Amino acid sequence: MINLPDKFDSFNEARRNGFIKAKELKESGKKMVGTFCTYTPAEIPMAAGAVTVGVCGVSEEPIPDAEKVLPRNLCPLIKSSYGHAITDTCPYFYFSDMLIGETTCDGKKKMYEELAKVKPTHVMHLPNMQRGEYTYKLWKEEIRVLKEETEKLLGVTITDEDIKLAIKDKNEERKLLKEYYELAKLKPSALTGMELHQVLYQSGFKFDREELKSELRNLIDAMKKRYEDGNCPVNKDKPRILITGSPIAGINEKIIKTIEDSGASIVAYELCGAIRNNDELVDENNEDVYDALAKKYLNIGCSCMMHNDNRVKMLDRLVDEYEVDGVIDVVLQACHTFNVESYRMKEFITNEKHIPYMTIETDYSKSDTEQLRTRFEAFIEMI
Ligand code: BJ8
Repeated sequence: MINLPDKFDSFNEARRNGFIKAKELKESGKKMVGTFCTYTPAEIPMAAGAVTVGVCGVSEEPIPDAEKVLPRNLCPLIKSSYGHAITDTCPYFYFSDMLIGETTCDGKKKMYEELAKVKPTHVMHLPNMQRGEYTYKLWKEEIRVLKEETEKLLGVTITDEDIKLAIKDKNEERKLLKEYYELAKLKPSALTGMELHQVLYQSGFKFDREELKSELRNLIDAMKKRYEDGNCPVNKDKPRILITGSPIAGINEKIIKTIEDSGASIVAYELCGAIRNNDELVDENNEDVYDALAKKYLNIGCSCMMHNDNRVKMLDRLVDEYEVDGVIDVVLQACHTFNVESYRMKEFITNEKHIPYMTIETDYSKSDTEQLRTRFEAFIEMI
């Protein structure tokens, strides 16, 4: 589909290969843990020797089945995730030995109550307010509880040493992903928006840790070489766009392709699965592994957090570092927290950063693609 070195395939291929791999992994005796959110400290299931896999739904197909149980006016990501679970159409969900969720938005946490009826599900109590020491202590304790629950559900023992090794391993992956997405800081960006998004997304479906890291290394080197050879596909005159908001894996074509077809270059994703969870490392020198994990994960700037200053700080820095010309805030329908927070983001971007900003609200269907195209074209023309 796009010109990437052969190891990173198109979305469909990546998923198909992932399904086969997941089955093989299970047959080899490996445990699999399904996760829904960037707040999940993946280092805990990794320390248990399990592979982690994102099980957030990205397709609209299972939504009608989900709506037999869940209300229609709910976020498509929640309905899709639940729909896949009850229709056995997501092998990652199917093969998971346990699921980890968090008390993030209301829709997700209530959906987990239904989900727990079909699969062992541990829900972490994520504090929804940034209140310094109180918030930190609660979250640190929740990470300890997660460790105990994981031990119980997977029948293993997790030591601090296991967690340290997992922290190191996960940090190595984050450093590589960061090196990759920072290629978009170049002018013009060394990557198209789809190349940027596709690799960040696909890395979550590669279960062999060493293979993943070596493929990322090769990919970064290949992209650098392509740039140096003058074969970069991005035109230097294109306006540079940053995408922020709800997760877009279920609408990547509609958003990324349509924006870039409209004449812009997407250079940064202030999103989960992208910069939001990979930018900050876990402190490897901290002997208290729970302290190190609690501090890193609490800094994630999600709109489910009250007084989400971390998102503003991140946007502030990214707009400067990536020399962004305009910000597009993508809100999934019925995602109230991101929707409400749009006002604060708009004020910040327009008044403090002095660049254009737009919000769009959409769901997993393709029916609004042309409408969005018209709005993106108008926005890009205005920059
Ligand atoms: S840290 S963004 S992964 S909660 S889009 S289900 S918020 S109604 S996915 Fe998320 Fe964790 Fe936050 Fe990231 Fe609810 Fe909004 Fe739907 Fe969402």
